[in-house]
Amino acid sequence: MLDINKIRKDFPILQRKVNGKPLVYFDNAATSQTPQQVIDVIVDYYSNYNANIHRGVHTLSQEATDKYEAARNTIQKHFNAKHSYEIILTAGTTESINLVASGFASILKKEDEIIVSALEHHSNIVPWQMLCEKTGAILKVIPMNQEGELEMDSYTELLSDKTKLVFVNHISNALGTINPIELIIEQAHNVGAAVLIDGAQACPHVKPDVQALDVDFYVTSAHKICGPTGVGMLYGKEEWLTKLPPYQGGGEMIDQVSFEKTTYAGLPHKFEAGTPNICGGIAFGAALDYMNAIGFDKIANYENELLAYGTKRLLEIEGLKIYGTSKNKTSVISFNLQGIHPYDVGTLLDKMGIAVRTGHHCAQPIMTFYNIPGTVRASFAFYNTKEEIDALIEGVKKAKMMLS
Ligand code: C6P
Repeated sequence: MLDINKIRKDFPILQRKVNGKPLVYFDNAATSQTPQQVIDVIVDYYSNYNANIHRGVHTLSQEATDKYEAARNTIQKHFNAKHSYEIILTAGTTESINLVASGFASILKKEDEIIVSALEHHSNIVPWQMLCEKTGAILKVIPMNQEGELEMDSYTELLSDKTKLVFVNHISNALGTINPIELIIEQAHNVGAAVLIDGAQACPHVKPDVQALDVDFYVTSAHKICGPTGVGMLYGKEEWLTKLPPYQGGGEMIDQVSFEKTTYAGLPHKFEAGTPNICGGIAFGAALDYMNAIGFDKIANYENELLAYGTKRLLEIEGLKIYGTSKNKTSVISFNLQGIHPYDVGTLLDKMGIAVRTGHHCAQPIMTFYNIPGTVRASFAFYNTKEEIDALIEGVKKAKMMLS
């Protein structure tokens, strides 16, 4: 059992009021809140050892370098990567995907096929479309069904020896569906294709084991996992990271530079040009330590309870429809009230101190599939409570009354 009252005390922001009401923060899929333990690490960095890394002989630089590399080791252990140099620290999921997509420009040939799913965030669609424009490769799409699940038979049919890469999310940000990534990876490997998993929405809820998954690339953002914004990671198998060319040129990523020829640094530095988000990287490690101290099994069990309770209570409201009804889903509930625009519901909920996301959630193809402009999305974290869900239910009922 989680001690929710104790956990909530770790998050100073949960004490604040919004529009005169206690904050109910249900926009965790957009970004999670930050515990004091992680805030302290950020303050400590800027107060005591702010310096550039890998460059200086002075004490501050060495301290910052040690902590940054220790954070990389924490991330490696968390995801069970074989080597710490398989963890590339990036600005987040979006940059990680762009890094891989840009690298594949030198690998793909005209008429090669790459496969995406209908459930993706724009971050896992647009970089690949740009790659297809550059290379002449063809983008194929795994369709979805009304429940918001992938049509796995169609996936099997799409795979062939032309398939070079498959990229899907672990969990859908708009609907909460947990995709069968083990099967997706296995079937892709059977035809010799590599797989990238977008774990932005999975990492707050589960602890992925990249070796057990045998995945080629796994990407995520720290800010979904109680860490700061502007930092994230790309896990890549050593063989792939060695094969891909550097993403950006600059300081840190070189071995020798002359005007005739430049040689590149080894992993992970080959992909980390310029001064990185040093404090962010260190805080990313601290955020994983914080979550692991609570325990991902406990987190998942509790969030499943919140999901079941929230789903049941929301469905008591007449005219409310939930999008994304897979049995295999996480604590994200996307819904609409019949005849009412999601934006209006979100605006009224904010007046009551309740933060939800409204709109297409950067997943327009899903909204097109359901023929809706968007949804209201309530996404729960381990520091939320059933009492807060009750406040949401009252808020939605009030909004319905005012807008009908
Ligand atoms: N989804 C949401 O409200 P960045 O912005 O790089 O940290 O993450 C992008 C991203 C990629 N994939 C998935 C599955 C995501 O959910 C997100 C971010 C947020 O749903 C903000 S748009």
